[in-house]
Parts: sequence; C-alpha cells; structure tokens
Amino acid sequence: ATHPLALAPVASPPATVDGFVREFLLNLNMERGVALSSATETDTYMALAATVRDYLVARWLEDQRRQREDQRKAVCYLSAEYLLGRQLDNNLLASGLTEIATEALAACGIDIDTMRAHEVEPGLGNGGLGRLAACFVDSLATLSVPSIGYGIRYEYGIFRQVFRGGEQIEKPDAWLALGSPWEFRHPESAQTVSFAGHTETYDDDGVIRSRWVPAWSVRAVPYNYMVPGYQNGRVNTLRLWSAEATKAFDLRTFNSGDYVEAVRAQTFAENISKVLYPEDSTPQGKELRLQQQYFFVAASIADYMTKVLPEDFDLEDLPERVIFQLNDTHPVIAVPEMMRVLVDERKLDWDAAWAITQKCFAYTCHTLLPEALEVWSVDLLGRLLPRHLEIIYRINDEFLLRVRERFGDDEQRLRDMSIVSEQRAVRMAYLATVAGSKVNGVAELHSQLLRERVLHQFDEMMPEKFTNVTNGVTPRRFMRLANPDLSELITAALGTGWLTDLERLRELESYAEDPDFRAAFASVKAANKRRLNDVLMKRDGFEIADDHLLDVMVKRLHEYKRQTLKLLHIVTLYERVVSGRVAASDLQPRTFIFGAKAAPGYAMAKRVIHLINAVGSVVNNDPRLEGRLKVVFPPNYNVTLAERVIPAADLSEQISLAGKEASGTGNMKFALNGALTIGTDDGANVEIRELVGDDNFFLFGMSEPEVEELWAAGYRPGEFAQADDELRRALDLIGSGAFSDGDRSTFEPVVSNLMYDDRFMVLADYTSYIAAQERVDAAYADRDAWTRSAILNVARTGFFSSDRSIRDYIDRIWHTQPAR
Ligand code: 26Q
Repeated sequence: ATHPLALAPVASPPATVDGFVREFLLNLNMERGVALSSATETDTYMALAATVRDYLVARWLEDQRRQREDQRKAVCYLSAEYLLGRQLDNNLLASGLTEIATEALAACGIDIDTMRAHEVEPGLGNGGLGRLAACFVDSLATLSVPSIGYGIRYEYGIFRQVFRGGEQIEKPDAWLALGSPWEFRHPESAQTVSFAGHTETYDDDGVIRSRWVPAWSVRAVPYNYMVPGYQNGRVNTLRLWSAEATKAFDLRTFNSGDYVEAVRAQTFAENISKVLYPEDSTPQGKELRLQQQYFFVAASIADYMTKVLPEDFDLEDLPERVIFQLNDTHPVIAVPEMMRVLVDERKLDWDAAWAITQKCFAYTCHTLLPEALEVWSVDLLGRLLPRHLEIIYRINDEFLLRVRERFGDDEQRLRDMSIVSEQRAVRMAYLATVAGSKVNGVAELHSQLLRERVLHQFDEMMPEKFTNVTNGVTPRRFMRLANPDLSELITAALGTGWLTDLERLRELESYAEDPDFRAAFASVKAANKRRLNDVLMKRDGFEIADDHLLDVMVKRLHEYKRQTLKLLHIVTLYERVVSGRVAASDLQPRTFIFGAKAAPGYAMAKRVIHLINAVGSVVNNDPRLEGRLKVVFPPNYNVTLAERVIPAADLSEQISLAGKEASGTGNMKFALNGALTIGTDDGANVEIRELVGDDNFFLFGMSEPEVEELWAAGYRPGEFAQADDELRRALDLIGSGAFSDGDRSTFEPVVSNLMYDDRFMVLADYTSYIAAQERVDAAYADRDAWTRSAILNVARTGFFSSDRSIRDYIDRIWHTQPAR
C-alpha cells in the first residue's frame, strides 16, 4: 500500500459526544439505510451496536496482530457453551463509552435504556458451566491473557420458557431473528470437518501409517465476537463455529441431478449447529450431540494449528505455545483429534505426539453426579469417528500397561480404570484425566471429593495431576452493570480500582460499623427491589412489596438442587396459618422468587415447576395470609433477569444436598450483592461461609460425611416424615390436592418420590432447614444488624472474582506469562 491512510494504524472514531453522534448516524444511514426520522427501534439498536463495535475494532485488530506475533503461551478455552448475556452494556462499560453514548443518544432523541432493553441475549448455554465460560473470557481479556474462546454458534440457544396452566412449555429461542450486530462472519477462514467412513493403512515411503477416509464433511464457518477487557484497551476473540454444507457436497449432489436431495443435504449439514441441547445432566448418547462436539473441536484445533500458529512452527515446542482447557468432557474428543493431526497428518511418531498432547490439554470437571459423567458407546464412536476410536483404544492400551506396571495384575483395578468400560462405552472423564496435564474441580470440597471418590484410583496413580480452582464470577457484569447503585456507593467509599482488584472490598468491613453507610446500603437494596418490581410488573405482572424479605432461589431445576425443600418451607408456613396454629400477622412478610428451567425430557423437574406455580397461585390468592406470603415465579430465567433479581435479594437459597453441587456460582453473585445465604455445606458455599463467618451465613443440613453415613446405613425418608409433624402436614397437604383443585393425582408423583425414594434426602434435611429459616426471620427483624451482615458479605467475598480464578488457572495449570 502506498496511500498514507493505508499505512497508518486503524483509527477509532473520536471518543466524544460529537464523534459518537457522527459515527452513530453514519451507521444508521450507511448500514441500515435509514434516516434518523424514520428509524425503527431495531434500526437504532443495530446502528448503536455497530458504533460501539467501531470503537473497539482498532484495539481488536491490534490485539489479533499481537497474538500472531507474540511468542507467549496462549490459552484456547474449549467450551460447548457460552452463556454471554446481553452485550451492549458490557461493551459500553469496557470501552468507557457509557456516558458519551448516553448523551449522544439523548441528543438524537433516543433513550439508551430502550436500546438496552431491545437486545435479545445470546443464550448459548444451559446454566452454570456456560456462564462460567462467559465470565472466564471476560477475565482473560481483563487480565490481558493471550487467549481465544472456541465454541458453537447455535442457531437456537436455550429454549424460551413459558407457562401454560403453570406447566413449562418450551419455545424456540430465535436470538438471531433480527441479526446479531456483535459478530463477524468469516467464510474465508472456514475449516472442513469430516465424519464417518473407514480407516486404512498405507505404505508411506516404507513407513506403514494409518489414515482416515471419511464419508462426508461439513464446513465450519467462524463467527468472531469481540471480548473487550475492562477499560484496558485489550480485546480478545471468541470464535463460534457454524455448520454449513461444503461445496463438494453441493456439487456432487447437484451434478447428480437430484436437486431436492442436494438441498436436503445442505439442511443436514446445517443441523449440526442448529440447536443447543437443553440437558445439563444425564446426557443421552445422541449422535447429533457427538457431531456437535467433534465439529467445534476439530474446527478449533485446525484453526489454531493453521491460522494462529506460524507456518514453520516446530511442533515439539507446542506445549510452550498453547494450552487447550477443556470445559468439562464435552470437548474431550479434542484429545484423539490432536493425536490424529500430529500422527496422521503431521507424521510425528506416536510417543512424541502423545508427549506433546498430554502437555497441551487440561481438564475441568464440573460434576459429581455419576449419571452426569459423559460416556459414548463404542459403536457410535466407531461409526462417526472410526480413526478416533482406534486412537482411543491405543491410548487406553498404553495407559493400562502403565497401570499394570504400577499396581500389578489387579484385574478389578484394570476394569475400573479402563477408559473403555465393559459396557463398551468410552468414559470421557477418564480419557480427559489420562490425557491432560491437570484435572481440576471447581471448589475445594468438589476437588477433594473428585480425588476421594469419582477419580480416586487415578488420584492414587497420578496425584500430581489433581488440583482445585474455585470458580468465580465477573464483577463487571454482576456488580457494576447489575448493581450500579451499590457500585457507586462502594466507589464513593473506596475510590476506583476495586472492580479489577476485588479483594479491596475488604476495606468495606469498617464501613459496616458506620450507621450512615448502613443506611445508604439499605436504601440501595430498597431501590433495587423497586427496580425489580418495575421489571417484573412490566414483564409478568408480579408485584414485589417494599417491606417483604426477598427470598430467592434461581438456578436450573434439578432434584439435587432441592427446589422441593424450598417449597416444603412455603407450604409449611401456609399450613401453619390455615390450620390456625399461627396468626398471619405473626409471619415475617416474605416474597419467594423462583427462576428455573427444566430439561424438556426431565419429567420430575417439570412436575416440580408445575407444583411451584400451583402453590404460588393458592398462596398468593388466599386472603387468610393477609398478603404476607407471595410466591413469584417469572418464566424464562436467564442472564438478563439474573442481573435484575440478584441485586434485589435479601436471602440467597443454596440448598443442594451436601456433596452434589460442584460449586455453584449464583451463590457468589448473591453474596457479592449483599444477600445473606441460607445454605448447606456444599460446593463453594463452604468457602463462602468460611469467608463471611458463621454469624453472617445460615448453615443447615447434613454435612457430606453425614450424608454418606446415612446413605450407607440405609436411608428411609418415611421415618423423617414420621418424626416431624409439620413435615407430614406439608406433604399431606400437597398430596390432598390442595394445590391442584382437589386432584390428588397431579402431584402424587412428587410426594411419593419424596416419601419412598428421595435420592437427595430432602426429608432428612427438612427439620434443620425450617429451624434455619426461623433464624432468618429472627435476624431480619433487626434490620440494621441484617444490613451490617449484608455489608460484611460484600466485604468478605472479593475472593470470588473470576479474575482470581483465572490467576489460579495461570499459576496452577497454564503457567502462562504475566501480561506485558
Ligand atoms: C452433556 C452431554 C450431552 C448433553 C448435555 C450435556 C451437558 C450440558 C451441560 C452436561 C452438563 C452441562 C452443564 C453442567 C453445569 O452447568 N454444571 C455446573 O457448572 C458450574 C460451573 O462450574 C458449577 O458451579 C455447578 O455446580 C455445576 O452444576
């Protein structure tokens, strides 16, 4: 290039109100083809998004160049889910443009809040695991860690939940309907991903090698998203893959003259990235799901190896250059894929390839539930990925040799540790553990239980592989954006800087003793409740009374999380009043908020949703309660709603059976926003309680060892119902049809499941839970003392910033260089 403009670095528009207005109008006119006077809300939103993008692009291009030239080790985060939440506000905040944009839009007669509300969030995840990935890419960018997030651009994200007659109905989430202004499609950087076919050996100049002759392939087209760091001038990349038909596929079928078949084939290819599977446990071995996993992982590895890595790169040095972090087992097929690339394509010998591969992967486990551990049948794997199955067999053979060397001919142990089970299924968690350099759990207790239970024999053999990284959440989204008033109060007290150094919240401890600060803190909470009231009124017609304790349980519906325990508490309070044992006027007024989606195939979870709504409509309309108990269950709980609900909460319900919730991350968001937790000793609750202190946390229920003990002794839930009069009354009331117009059959499965099975020991923890709730009521009666506790929760939970989690990953797993 010779033109001076072409030689200059890419320039951002001027960061002034005038500059912003000019860029915005340019986008409105040139990109949307409309004048301001005739622009729709979608036009202005799209033009606004494009404008914010324009400010970030120069930085982004610079960082991409730096990434390519940088010799430092990079992190490739592989995740099948990214639950991003809305982008506009986050990107304004990160680029420091919020005020300028607000003024600029106002000058154009546009209210920025209307623009915020216009965005449909990309719901490309189920819950905790997907949201964690989104928090991590935020922190990676904020800490200037060279990194790329890889994932899938599902055309339909997590379903939209509506209620009909109190039952969950799933609607497609057409988040792309208006187009997504935050993405950049790059068809020229597409990768080809192949499937099925057979393997063969061939003579490669005297060396006998294996190769894969696939039967069909699809095109993986990347869509790049900007991930800006918080006001640090860094912009990382999130690369999400979309499946399209390959040209070859098209031509072959079109030329055969079968036009309809050719179009059908296109649809077949596009199916791969069509929809996010809405199950977040008990995965079914669905072929399409395996196709999705291999699709994004193969495209990502090819992208890294051919587009990011320099052409002449010496593969022996790969471990110094990259680490692939596996977000649960969903991307584990990357391990045999890397082996295939190194051995079959790059012609390394097996041992060299294996040494490299082992150093380039690390695995994060997110569960303890045995039914949630992913397995793929040998038949399916062999059909879809025949070469990968061969590679897995060889990895397993060599691994079992090492087990034999170490432990002798202990056949039981060999069967137990085999990656391929006797049921002819590949245990993906075992493959990940054997292949990776590290295995981490997501909270202290979880990591300990992984070592002692789920992966015990692997820990015996390779203890150095196991480590913990306690989860965290991004304070940018979950404090600064979700709770601007609290953020302002904190900044007024501490000055700036705490958002990227969250341990500084400690300095708030002394403010907890200041009556003026407590009053200010309490009025922030009150304002947040009113803000939530406005949102819920408009959204669903629910009211949140100012004087009610706001008691919140928001998370996926799962039996182990025990929404039914919360429900039994509500039914107990209700029963006390209608039976006349307690006067309504003696109740602490409370509003119970639920938010939960159930996997569409999870019948019990769906029935519990129905029951929550049924109890709600009875409780909310019974005049005997004098309006002192309300149950509010807004449908379609998502990141956007979380950002409204969490800052308003007084009480955070974290009531899973001890030993079942790997970590939880909602628990952290609530504490950081000044809610007190009622919770079991489970997941990260343990660490929250240690940090905030017993006086500021309502602990109840069995500990994990107590759970084990009761289970071993033979758990009989009926005995607990016998022993607690109120528990029996509550169960009877549900069973009597009191919440189903007298129909006893509607909720009978829920009641009899609790009475006769109760895998998650709801009844065993009921008495202790009710007693803890009574401590909550008593504590809330002294509002000022409660506020003090709430402030201490904020002050002492800075540990749960995802920045700290990422630093732990760097120190314990990635060993990447600190930022320049
Ligand atoms: C797997 C195979 C087939 C279909 C679906 C799946 C699948 C999808 C999503 C399995 C699991 C998930 C999601 C799991 C999840 O969200 N786990 C949560 O991860 C959080 C972040 O670490 C923890 O805080 C939670 O404790 C854990 O439940």
